[in-house]
Amino acid sequence: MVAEQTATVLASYGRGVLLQAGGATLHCALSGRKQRVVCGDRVHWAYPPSADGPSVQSIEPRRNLIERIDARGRAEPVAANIDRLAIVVAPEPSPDWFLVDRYWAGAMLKDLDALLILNKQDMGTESLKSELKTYRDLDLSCIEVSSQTGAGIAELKRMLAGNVTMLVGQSGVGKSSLVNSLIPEAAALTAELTRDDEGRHTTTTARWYSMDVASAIIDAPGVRDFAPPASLVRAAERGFTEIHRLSVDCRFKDCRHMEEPGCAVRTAVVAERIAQRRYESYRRLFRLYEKLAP
Ligand SMILES: Nc1nc2c(ncn2[C@@H]2O[C@H](COP(=O)(O)OP(=O)(O)OP(=O)(O)O)[C@@H](O)[C@H]2O)c(=O)[nH]1
Ligand SMILES: [Mg+2]
Ligand SMILES: [Zn+2]
Repeated sequence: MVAEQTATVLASYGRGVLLQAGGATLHCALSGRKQRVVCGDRVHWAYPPSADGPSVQSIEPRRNLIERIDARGRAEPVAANIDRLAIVVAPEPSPDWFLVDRYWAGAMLKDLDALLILNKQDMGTESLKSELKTYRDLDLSCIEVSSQTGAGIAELKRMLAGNVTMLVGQSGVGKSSLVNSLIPEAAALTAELTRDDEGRHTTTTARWYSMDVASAIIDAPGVRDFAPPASLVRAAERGFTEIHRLSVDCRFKDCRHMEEPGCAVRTAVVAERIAQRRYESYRRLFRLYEKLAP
């Protein structure tokens, strides 16, 4: 008899995983080369009689799987069983709003909550106000915080309670710093998963941190680009709430809002009822999907 137990995957290293089993953490091997386990997975593990140590026996069905497209256009799994994507921006490095749009679109397409966190509020946020207003007007929740001064951290913690939230965004915006502010015990653990690259600490693997029994935060590596998987091409517009809302008024039912006549979306852009930059964001994502489609 092999005693099997369930656990949550805190991090996946390719060859093995770090599990949280009850109150303890343990390293566990994968049981086959094909087994693909990601941060947030619920797995069954055991000590098989023939093996050297514990190994993952099976993965429970996932509620969802967050993937990103790698340089070759393939979907790469990052984390599973998430409730919310928290997109982090900061005055420094200056925000890539197109990346923010793609993350938000990715969240909507997976039916996840989304939240925009403006970190490093201590550096001054004047330059970001107009873009923030664009998102607030579209009903995306936004919060301004500083992991350095602690401003807004208690409120952020309340917003994240009861859910599993994944922090995403550019490298250097302060995702790991936010985890450390929200969960002081995480500080020591963060160090082991970061690489000291020319004096900088940068996250290399998605890592799950429990806030309490019902809440967790996943710190993910910073990215330069992200796109929801290309299998969702047809649904690109669904990721843009204001475009999706207007599409019912387009002349053609299958309007792509690119060059079609009678397009209600393009009319709204000209009339400035849809932000030009958001529309450009949609077009870029659409073209990317066209390029990736076989
Ligand atoms: N001024 C200021 N600096 C901050 C704040 N939060 C983080 N930083 C700094 O920003 C830099 C990057 O922080 P990290 O937490 O490593 O950023 P990250 O998003 O995890 O970066 P990656 O792991 O590379 O994706 C560090 O030098 C932090 O000290 C803040 O609220 N204010
Ligand atoms: Mg980090
Ligand atoms: Zn249209």
